[in-house]
Amino acid sequence: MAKDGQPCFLGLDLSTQQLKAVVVNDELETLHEETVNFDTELPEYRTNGGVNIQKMNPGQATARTVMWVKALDLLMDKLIVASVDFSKIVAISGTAQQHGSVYWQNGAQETLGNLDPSNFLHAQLATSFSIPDSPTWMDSTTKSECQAFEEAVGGPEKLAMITGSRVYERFTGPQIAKISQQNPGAYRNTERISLVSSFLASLFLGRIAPIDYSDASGMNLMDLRTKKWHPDLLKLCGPNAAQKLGDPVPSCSCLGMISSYFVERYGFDKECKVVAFSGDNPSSLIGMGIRNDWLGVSLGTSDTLFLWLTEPKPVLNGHILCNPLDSNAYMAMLCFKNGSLARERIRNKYAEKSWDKFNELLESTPRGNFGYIGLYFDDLEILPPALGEKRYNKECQLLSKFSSREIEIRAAVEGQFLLRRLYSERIGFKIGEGTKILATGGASSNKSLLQVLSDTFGSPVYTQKNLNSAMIGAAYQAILGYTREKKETVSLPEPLTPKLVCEPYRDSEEIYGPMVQNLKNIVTRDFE
Ligand code: XUL
Repeated sequence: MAKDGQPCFLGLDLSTQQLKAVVVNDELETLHEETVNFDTELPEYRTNGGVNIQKMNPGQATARTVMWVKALDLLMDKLIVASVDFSKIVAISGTAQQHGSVYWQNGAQETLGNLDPSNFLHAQLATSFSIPDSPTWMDSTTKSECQAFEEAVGGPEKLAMITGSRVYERFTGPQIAKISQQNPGAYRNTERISLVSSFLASLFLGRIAPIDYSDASGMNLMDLRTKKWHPDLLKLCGPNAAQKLGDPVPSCSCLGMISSYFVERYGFDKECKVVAFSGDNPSSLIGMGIRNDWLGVSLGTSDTLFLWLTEPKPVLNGHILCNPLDSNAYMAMLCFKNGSLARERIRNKYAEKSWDKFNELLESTPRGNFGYIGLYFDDLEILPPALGEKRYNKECQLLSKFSSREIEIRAAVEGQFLLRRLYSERIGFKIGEGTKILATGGASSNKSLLQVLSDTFGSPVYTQKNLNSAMIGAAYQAILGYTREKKETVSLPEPLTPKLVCEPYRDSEEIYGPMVQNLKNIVTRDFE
């Protein structure tokens, strides 16, 4: 329970499969948490994993927009049952799946501003969407539009330089272009276009909320540096796209006060602020506590890196987004497909299917492994685009095998982490004195692996207890937006309570510096 007079903050998370809410105090401690699962609690929409996949066209993955509205009605009811005192909430923010889009019908803005507090939102907004099924981030039906996006600016590298990513079928720009071409009538009847994050913010705001810079950088539409829609890309989206999208705004900026609907229906304070909602990846960066000098490494089925960048250097197949905490900074996401499954296969082949044995063999070999590097791409890798097993000696010559299983194991682990370091540096991350690594995901419980991660990056490695980082990030956005708006100089709570697990050996850079250089030569020579 919130202490008397203590302000509370509401964070929402509209992810693929569910809508969640968390109420926190100003120390970011959770007071309440509620969830609405789409498949099980809204069965009338027949979703599977939160989306509707077309049998005839399996690339098409949509969700009824009104289902998300109804989920909010249900969630609010659950918060009432949990005795949440809405009058104590001073600010709201949220996070949502990136790239998905919502198409508001002409007149929707008017409807949003005049909602009847005695009735549910979904009943009043049922006909407010010109495209009733929102394309989600899982949709991949925009092949031809994608081609047009890259051609419009002179190729994939150019598009990545401008927008932070080469074109992707799930990205919102090509999705809007497809709708305007295939369904010109509905496009014409579209008053405004939202991302899923700004759509959810709109419901609280009582008017269409602007898109924040961070989520806008997942659209292949915005110029990362100027924070404006790129005119040549905007043109591909259809007539009047600029008006339909509205101008993007800084992340975590205060958008205004909560709508009278929520004040009258739920007893919110009319001064309660709505702070710009963002995408789940930017919010995760916030919630994980990644700040300048920190690198987040999630070790899962695939390994994903979250980086804080001051100067972005886009690479093909990596994503650069505007930083949600600092409009002059950037963040990057790098995804490596061959993570835990590749590590497991090596374990099964060389370490009798035992992690203990794997760790024992790993620790019995010298750091640097005599210069041997192993790259094991069981699945077509993203960074670099490569497939198969490759083994190299310290002269970068290709070998058919290594002489022992210990060498195989260390080569595989060092190869993975050196590759992550190579691409981190390429995209603009500066590994230096103050660099710290936050390891999350299943494999972050393996200390022997983390020691190699620490040595290859020459940086200490920390872990933290698992939390829903996107949702905690959303609550943090609310606190940040609120304090910035009130110009309060309170110290913000930090979501991160990291525990130091490993530190690099002193000579790690002497060993791994030259190996990264070798790997760079190998990647350029063999995979690019
Ligand atoms: C990122 C992406 C996913 C969604 C999931 O590019 O597509 O992480 O944001 O919600």
